[in-house]
Amino acid sequence: MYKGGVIIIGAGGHAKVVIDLFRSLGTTIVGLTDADDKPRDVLGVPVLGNDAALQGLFEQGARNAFVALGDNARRLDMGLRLQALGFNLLTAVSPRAAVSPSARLGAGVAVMAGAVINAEAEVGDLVIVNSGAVVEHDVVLGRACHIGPGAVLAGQARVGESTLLGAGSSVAPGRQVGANSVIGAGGCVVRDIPADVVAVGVPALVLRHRLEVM
Ligand code: JB2
Repeated sequence: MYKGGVIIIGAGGHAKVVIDLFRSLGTTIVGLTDADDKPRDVLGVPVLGNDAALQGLFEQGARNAFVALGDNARRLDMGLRLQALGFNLLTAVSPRAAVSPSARLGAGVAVMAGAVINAEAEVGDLVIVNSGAVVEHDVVLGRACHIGPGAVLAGQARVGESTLLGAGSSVAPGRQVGANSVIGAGGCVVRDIPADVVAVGVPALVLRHRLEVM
């Protein structure tokens, strides 16, 4: 079971979607780890403990893991930690997604149902391309960014590491969004957006720096 199966990190909302995704691919799910290690099932999958259990699972032969934490910084940290422990980060592409053969996907990526990734797009490690999102040709997505449900990136757009594009947002052709930024749901990026900001609206304008206290 451990040999080909996957351990999923996280037992919240994102993990539920990831469980469905692995089931649609026929991948055995060994179990989940969660910061809350109370014994329970999520969609019939057992919580095996917290992340302290990972070393022991590796020693028992588990090799494949997937980080199902929606928080981008946490997902990146955990992905690096798993790789340091020796785990292989699986990439999971829904059978109902359309991914160009020339697109390049990193490790630990989730591509959900209805998503489209077109020619020569580059998708970094630990990225989420969520349900129905469109990543057009030659787009570059940095590590651990999250392209929210229904978001659209036109050709040659670029998104920096750990940035969140909210549900239904869009980025015009060739525009750039810096690292660690957030584009609010429905926001439309027609001018470049810097790193470390929250930008909202149509056109998307910077609302605040992410480190500012609200
Ligand atoms: O370091 C951790 C850790 N930090 C939080 N390790 C492990 N193994 N688990 C951790 N968690 C757990 O992640 C929390 O205890 C909680 O069970 C789970 C987060 O659940 P939540 O439902 O709050 O968020 P999510 O990350 O599963 O989903 C978010 O991101 C998705 C992409 C939500 O915003 C969803 O709506 C969104 N679709």
